[in-house]
Amino acid sequence: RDIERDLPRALATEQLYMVFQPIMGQGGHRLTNFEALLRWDHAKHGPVPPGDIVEIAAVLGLSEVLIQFILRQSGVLIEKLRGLGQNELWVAINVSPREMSRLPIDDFVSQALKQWNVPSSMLEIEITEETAMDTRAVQGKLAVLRQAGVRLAIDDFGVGYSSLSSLRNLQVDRIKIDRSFVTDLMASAADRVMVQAIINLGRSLEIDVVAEGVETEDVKVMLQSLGCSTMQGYHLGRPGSLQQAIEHCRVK
Ligand code: G
Ligand code: G
Ligand code: MN
Ligand code: NA
Repeated sequence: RDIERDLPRALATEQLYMVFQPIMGQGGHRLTNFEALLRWDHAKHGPVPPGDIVEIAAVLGLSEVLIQFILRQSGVLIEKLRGLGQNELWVAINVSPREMSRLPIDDFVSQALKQWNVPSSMLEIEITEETAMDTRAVQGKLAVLRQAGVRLAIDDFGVGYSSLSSLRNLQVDRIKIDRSFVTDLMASAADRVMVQAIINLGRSLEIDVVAEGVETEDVKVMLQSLGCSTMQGYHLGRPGSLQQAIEHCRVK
């Protein structure tokens, strides 16, 4: 496909870029961090989903180049935050199960942190339940990252096959409740029960819980009443450019 053929050039131009979405704590009122999200605006095909980009990169043998690009772009924001004295904020990047197993992510991250010269707590890695349950080699890399002080979050929590085991297996800082449980919170009593259970679980294990996909004020208020204080979603802030991210933390 011509999309595959075009990735190397996209990597070298502005076609491929990162956007940054704010994640808000204290009931949605205070910025905790940004999630870095990959974007590719293809001249002919329009936006290419990030999962496809990661897959195409793997096919072309460009996985390392892609992850280094993501780290570099995220590092620009991290260094800016540090420069603004906002050391307690951080940036989260997504790493897929395959990237985590095939690449020495732990080495890449420690090299990046050395170059940036910022606290390792200013970087978070979002992994899935599948990654948390992966081979001993993957577990080893995650342990190295944790040991180095990098934050770990389990993304899309609740939709995998091993939600509870993934928490027993691995010490994480954060659970991100999959947005499929959050979006219809007002209409669905069953979803409210699930979300409440995950919030209680997080509280018992002393793991920070984030609700994803908060799209309305109603859902935000409902989450507050369920005891969930950290949120992400279009209602709190859309993914934006580096410049918009910096503006965002100036006003918050
Ligand atoms: O940003 P968007 O809603 O299009 O993201 C869709 C999916 O792609 C999400 O599951 C998200 O975690 C994933 N994703 C976004 N950016 C990246 C990235 O830089 N690397 C990887 N591996 N996945 C990403
Ligand atoms: O799987 P992951 O959580 O990394 O996916 C993040 C994706 O969710 C991003 O691509 C982002 O664009 C998308 N997203 C962020 N906030 C919302 C929201 O409020 N509603 C919906 N539908 N998607 C969102
Ligand atoms: Mn994510
Ligand atoms: Na998610």
